Amino acid sequence: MNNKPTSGPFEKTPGWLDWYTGPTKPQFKLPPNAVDAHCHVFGPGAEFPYAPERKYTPCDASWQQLFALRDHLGFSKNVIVQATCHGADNRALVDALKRSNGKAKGIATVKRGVTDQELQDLHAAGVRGVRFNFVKRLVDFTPKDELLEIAHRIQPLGWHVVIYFESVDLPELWDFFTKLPTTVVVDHMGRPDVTKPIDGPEFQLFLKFMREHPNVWSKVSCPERLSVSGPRALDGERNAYRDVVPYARTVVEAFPDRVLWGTDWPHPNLKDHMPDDGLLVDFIPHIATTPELQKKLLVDNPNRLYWPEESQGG
Ligand code: 0GY
Repeated sequence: MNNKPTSGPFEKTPGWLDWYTGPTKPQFKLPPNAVDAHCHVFGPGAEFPYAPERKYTPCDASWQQLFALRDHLGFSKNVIVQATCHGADNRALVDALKRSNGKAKGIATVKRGVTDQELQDLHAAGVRGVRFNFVKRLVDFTPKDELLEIAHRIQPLGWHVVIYFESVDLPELWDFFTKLPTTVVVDHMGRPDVTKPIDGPEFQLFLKFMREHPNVWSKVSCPERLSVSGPRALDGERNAYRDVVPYARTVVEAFPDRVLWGTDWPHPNLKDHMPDDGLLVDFIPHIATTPELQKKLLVDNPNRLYWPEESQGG
């Protein structure tokens, strides 16, 4: 479907796995108006250079390739999340949003010095939130007072904050997260360690975090990142990443109105395999097991958060 990925003038991080160019058609038919609520664009590096402070250099993943995947899988829209390899330079993201004909919204990265005009311009392009990243292999430390200041700056725009962290770090981050004045969207369920018991303290703390804070949402995404059992199903069925199912299903069933799903294409920093995005879509009915839950996860929730102007309050 797509040409082989390159990296423009940049040299990819050694061992980098390129996104998969031949995804299968999912067997699961997505409902109309479904949103891929977590994906990225990378470069192209020749046009939108990767940031000097980046921790990895990916292969390019352009807006054309992303939108081709959207159509191939059967999604209607995308939420494009600024990736750390572009730092706080949101040009590639903004370019993709502008080329989407209103079918993509964005999550940006901004620094303390961002001006009101820059925020307005991002808003006009379709940005609806900022991402705070606490995964140490991806970013350098930013002081919490700076992040809190940014959260208060973006609140009047109706934006929200996306947070990315590892489950072991939740206790230490709890006080900061609960001070955030906006809707807060957690990436990938706070990255549970699926080799630990689901009723153990780490995952239970995450559920408590959501239960006690109605402004907290979660993406039930990235089984390919969290799984230890991997993509291969023992019985030959298209039910890969089965060790992640109980975690994601628990979150979907406990908080059906505050969950989102995304492919995470082009899947940065995977080490052992690159997922077939068609197979990832076939993961969805294992975690959202009824048409009602599927519609909330894929249609109602993301449209309410990112396209409220189109939403009927659903
Ligand atoms: C993800 C996960 C990762 C990377 C980034 O912005 C990024 O660089 O989000 C990761 O390496 O775990 O959600 O794409």
